[in-house]
Amino acid sequence: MYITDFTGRTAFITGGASGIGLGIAKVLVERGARVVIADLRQDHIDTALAQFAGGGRSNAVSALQLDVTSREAYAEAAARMQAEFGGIDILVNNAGVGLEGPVLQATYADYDFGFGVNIGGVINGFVTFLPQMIAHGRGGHVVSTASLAAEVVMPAHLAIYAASKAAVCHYCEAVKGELAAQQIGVSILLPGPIKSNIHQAQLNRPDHLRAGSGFAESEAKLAQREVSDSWMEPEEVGNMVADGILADKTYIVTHGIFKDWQRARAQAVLDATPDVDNAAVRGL
Ligand code: NAI
Ligand code: GGE
Repeated sequence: MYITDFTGRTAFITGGASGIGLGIAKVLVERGARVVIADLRQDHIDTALAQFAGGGRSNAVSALQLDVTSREAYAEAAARMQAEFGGIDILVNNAGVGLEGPVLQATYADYDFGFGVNIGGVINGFVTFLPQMIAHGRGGHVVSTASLAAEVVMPAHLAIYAASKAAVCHYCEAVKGELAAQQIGVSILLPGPIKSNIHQAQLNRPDHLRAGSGFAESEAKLAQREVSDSWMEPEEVGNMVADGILADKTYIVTHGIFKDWQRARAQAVLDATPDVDNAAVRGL
């Protein structure tokens, strides 16, 4: 509970120009925060900023083009935030790619793309921004977008995606205590299906990881998949995230539709665990 009010706070949202990130940006702006949208795609940035234009708080929003996998660019962005706002208060590690394809055809280009953005980008966010968030002494919060895919056993064509999201989840769980001691809250966003451009993984691939990919065909097909009316609106997720920050919730879960699969996975691990209390090694 380090953030008790969004007024006067600065939030930096990666992947903030589309889908879930944009939904979070809109809600945080509505609730009084200053928001910096950081996104790979200039086309997304242009349409996102146009949606704020003319609104009462459009001055509270700005944007910068950033690839979260570039540590140099990330460090530059952080230096700008330090100079302009005296450092950020809220980091939302949301940029991610929904890559999928036949796992046995995956090449290192596919692993590097999926892990590079989905977990590498999150780690770059923590490493780049934590020093300024600790140094300014105002307390703060980090939200990272994983997925309910991290909580269930996923089909093989989403193996890279699921593994990268599980890494986000476990990293955040592990560091939460250390960061609490620095007045920095940690939340993991675990969404179910949300209306967004998640199926455009192909467009977000850098050229050097497009060459040699084994996923070209499946990602071209994926790009045709339509968003369903039944999927949640990004602004609804944004409201859950804002409430989750104020309550320092560890898990922000948008849907209950996979609960049986979540329970089955947790139960399978428990079932494989011996009941004996190995007293002799308990101290290890
Ligand atoms: P989206 O594609 O609409 O938004 C993601 C944004 O991230 C895009 O604007 C894209 O340009 C940007 N981005 C991609 N790679 C980037 C990079 N290297 N550096 C900076 N920005 C980059 O998709 P969505 O769904 O809003 O995705 C947001 C997060 O939510 C992702 O981490 C995704 O895995 C996760 N998620 C989405 C779900 C859904 O149903 N839409 C469900 C569960 C998780
Ligand atoms: C909505 O589209 C997608 C997608 O193409 C890939 C991954 C996801 C959404 C999400 O991260 C979630 C779906 O909410 O992933 C899943 C979680 C649990 C079961 C199945 C999932 O995706 C198929």
